[in-house]
Amino acid sequence: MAEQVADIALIGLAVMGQNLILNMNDHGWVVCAYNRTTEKVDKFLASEAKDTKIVGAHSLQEMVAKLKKPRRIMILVKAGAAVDGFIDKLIPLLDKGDIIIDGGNSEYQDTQRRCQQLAEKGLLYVGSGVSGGEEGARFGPSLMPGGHKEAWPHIKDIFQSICAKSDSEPCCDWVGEDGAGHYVKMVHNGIEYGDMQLICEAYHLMKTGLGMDCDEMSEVFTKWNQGELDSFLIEITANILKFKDTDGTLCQQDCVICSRFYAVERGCS
Ligand code: 2AM
Repeated sequence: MAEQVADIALIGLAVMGQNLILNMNDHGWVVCAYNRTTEKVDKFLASEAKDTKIVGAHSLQEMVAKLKKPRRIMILVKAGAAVDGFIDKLIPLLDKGDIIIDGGNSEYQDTQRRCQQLAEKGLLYVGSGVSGGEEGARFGPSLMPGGHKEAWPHIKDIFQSICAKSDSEPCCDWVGEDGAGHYVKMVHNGIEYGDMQLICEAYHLMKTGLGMDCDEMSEVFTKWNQGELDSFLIEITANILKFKDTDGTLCQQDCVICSRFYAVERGCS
């Protein structure tokens, strides 16, 4: 029988999953990494996870055997059928009181249904919103866990160690029962997209209505960021508008502000 070395397992080695694992490792947790396509486990262990305490598994059985009890398993895969697929495969491998956490972008009604399904099996289920993108996952996401509250004491230390901090307060607390975590994430996204729409409209008015260039618009957003609009989105909009292409020219794409967000992160194309 494999040694129970891992504090938590994480299923799904896309960028978000890999970065959350590396973040957990930085905070002293031993994570067991698993992915449907197991070549990605080997690739991850040989590259980003090299010389860390991260361990890997090539089957769910091997993964479960490596976990301390109660087992904590976080799933970060494509929302929908893939989540149900893993839950169905995990159920027969787990013991009562073990915890499954879905950190993907599931619809909250799916999380409600899964809470009920797992309660009937004596397993604990948590649906957690994760916000902050790839960078957040790596260095401090905002986490919004909800579901079976009995799970919270078992995951609190991990979640609150890896999350972002605001004035040293963790950006993570228990948000409620059932699908509350994913519901809060949905509301959070609604506010964020509403905010982005307002920024896009301000950009559009300045550009086409007032004929301002990117540097002038950047100055306006910089000023706005010093007043009551002070926020992450206003700040990055100012930076995006200041951004110069690697060949020294301004990004001239007639794009909405969102693709300019990508331009800063990925280099303007
Ligand atoms: P993969 O690497 O084997 O494709 C993001 O796509 C993550 O979700 C990846 O880890 C991917 O695994 C996983 N994923 C997507 N669809 C899946 C499915 N139907 N079953 C299992 N994992 C899936």
